[in-house]
Amino acid sequence: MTRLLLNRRRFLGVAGAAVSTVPLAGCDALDGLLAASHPVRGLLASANGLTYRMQRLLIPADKLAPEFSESEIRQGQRPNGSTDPTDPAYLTLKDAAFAGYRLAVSGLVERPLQLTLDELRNMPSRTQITRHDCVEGWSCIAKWTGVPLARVLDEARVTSGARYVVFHCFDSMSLGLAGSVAYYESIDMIDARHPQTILAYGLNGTPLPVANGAPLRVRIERQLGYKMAKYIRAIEVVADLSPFGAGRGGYWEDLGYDWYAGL
Ligand SMILES: Nc1nc2c(c(=O)[nH]1)N[C@H]1C(S)=C(S)[C@@H](COP(=O)(O)O)O[C@H]1N2
Ligand SMILES: [Mo]
Repeated sequence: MTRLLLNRRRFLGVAGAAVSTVPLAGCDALDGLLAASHPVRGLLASANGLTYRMQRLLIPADKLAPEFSESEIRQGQRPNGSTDPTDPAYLTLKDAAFAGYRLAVSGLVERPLQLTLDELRNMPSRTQITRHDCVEGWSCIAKWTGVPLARVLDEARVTSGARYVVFHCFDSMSLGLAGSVAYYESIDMIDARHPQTILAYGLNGTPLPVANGAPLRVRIERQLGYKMAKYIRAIEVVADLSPFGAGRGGYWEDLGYDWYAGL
């Protein structure tokens, strides 16, 4: 408790110095800071490296992203990025309606898993209506159904030293003359165990369409769209992100986006 208070004070000092026009004094201001609409949140979001530590320090691990009602779903989830992968392994599975699909769970776990879609669907599920925000400047409200990632991690029994979950995808992205690389993403264990982080197989009451990542994609509701890997082939629990891609934790991160895209 004492430590948390000290950390909060330290944060107040930093934020106050950086954002002199926003008056910050005492805990009321801090509570206001936690509101998604608070101007300081946007400023912090642009402060890159600081953002991750500040948000992890200040925002309770289980703080939920806003959820909406059915009537607020105005349109289908707009497909973006890869929408129809042509990678051979994916096409083979797709042609058989994903009957042969197995989600591989490996890395720092006691029990590596190979889960069928039925096995995933038979695990406890969560349905949530949330807003997807893409950095390209659009948002969509949609209803997602899936198994909490925490349940899958518990099933696999994560071992000590685990710091990140890496999502390996089927779709490869062109790098022009440099060839192509498979889409991948990663999150820390706090986001991995967040109650709204689900491996989704359902969208707006129907099986997840190919355009939106069939048969399985992740929803990480306090993050931007590019973190939410579609076409998930495998999940790897790791202590270090440097062995993957260019070592920055994701396809877009390797091209310069922030790894921590917290909202
Ligand atoms: N495998 C994979 N996952 C991906 C992408 C992609 O191209 N490939 N695009 C990302 C981006 S930028 C966004 S905005 C969302 C789009 O999800 P949607 O097609 O369901 O709207 O998926 C993210 N996950
Ligand atoms: Mo996006």
